[in-house]
Amino acid sequence: MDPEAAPQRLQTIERHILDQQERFPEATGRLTSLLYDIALSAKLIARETTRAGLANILGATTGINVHGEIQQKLDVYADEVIFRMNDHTRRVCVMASEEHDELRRIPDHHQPGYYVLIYDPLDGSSNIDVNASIGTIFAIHRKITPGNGHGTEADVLQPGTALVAAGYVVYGSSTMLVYSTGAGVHGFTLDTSVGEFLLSHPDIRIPSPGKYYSINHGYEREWTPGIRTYVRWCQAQNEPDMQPLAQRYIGSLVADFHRNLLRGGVFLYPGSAANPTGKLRLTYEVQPLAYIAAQAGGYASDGLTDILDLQPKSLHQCVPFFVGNRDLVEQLEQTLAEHDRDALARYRTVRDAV
Ligand code: P6P
Repeated sequence: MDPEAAPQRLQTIERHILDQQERFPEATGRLTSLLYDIALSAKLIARETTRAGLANILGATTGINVHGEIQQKLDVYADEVIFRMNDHTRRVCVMASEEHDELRRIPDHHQPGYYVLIYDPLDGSSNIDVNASIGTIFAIHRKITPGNGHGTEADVLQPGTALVAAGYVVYGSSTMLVYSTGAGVHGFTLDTSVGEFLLSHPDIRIPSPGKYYSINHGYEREWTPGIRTYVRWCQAQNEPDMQPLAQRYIGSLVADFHRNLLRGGVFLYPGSAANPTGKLRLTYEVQPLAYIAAQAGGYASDGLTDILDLQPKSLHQCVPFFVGNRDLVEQLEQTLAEHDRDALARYRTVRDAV
């Protein structure tokens, strides 16, 4: 390797975040430091995920989370790491986690800060024991309520258009952190030999045409006519001149999203007659990934509306989630409008109920 070239190629996430900060004259460094803290949390979580099978950290706890899901030991560990890394830094005024019903208050002996951190500490954790990829998802808002005190629910329940930054970590064959502060999407791969996230995927743009469609076919009998019609279109069942999309579904949101971001495609988690709002949570799963998708030239919808325009009503609110190449998601919206008029009306009523 040309020794002159080497230094330019090894850009750490710290360096990159600092460069990003310099693009925003009003940046004070607080967001930069908050992103550092998230990257450090990811390193600690990555260490445990790679040795989970050895460190007796596999398997379930006796705990049940707010969604009635059995908490995995690694869920609890990841949740605590993120909270403890950010509860004393004076950068965060309130946190919210998938693992907790209520907001996570900054301890009274620490000074609250300016940002709101919302996170899913370890999404897809049911895949831990089978060694499938899992992930952390995070979203960062500014505090919008007056004063320098603790953040409130109003600070957490903001639309995606207000996001300051968002990203995810995928713990797979390698550990990658992907983030955006509104100036494109950038991916970093953890070099465990030096313990640094190094820039590996600068300026990610979702490739077109998309290659994959991702949906759980196990629920096919619950699909609406519109979803059924769209999936058949993805398979080019009645389009002899169209290249079918390949079906890929890991059942781990971050892993499925990450593959489609890098290769192009569409991910679908629809609602059903029994559960019109689906299963994925708006504030800490759907909104941050929709932000990343948009920053990479893609688009995310709940079937009716741009996800980023949705005003969250509650912390654990679920919405149907369709995300990927803009043309593929807009095709889905048109198909649903044509075939699922009543189902969409029912969903809109539930979604928009105060
Ligand atoms: P299903 C994991 O439990 C998760 O929340 C997401 O990571 C994933 O996309 C989804 O559920 C998979 O759900 O119903 O297809 O098993």
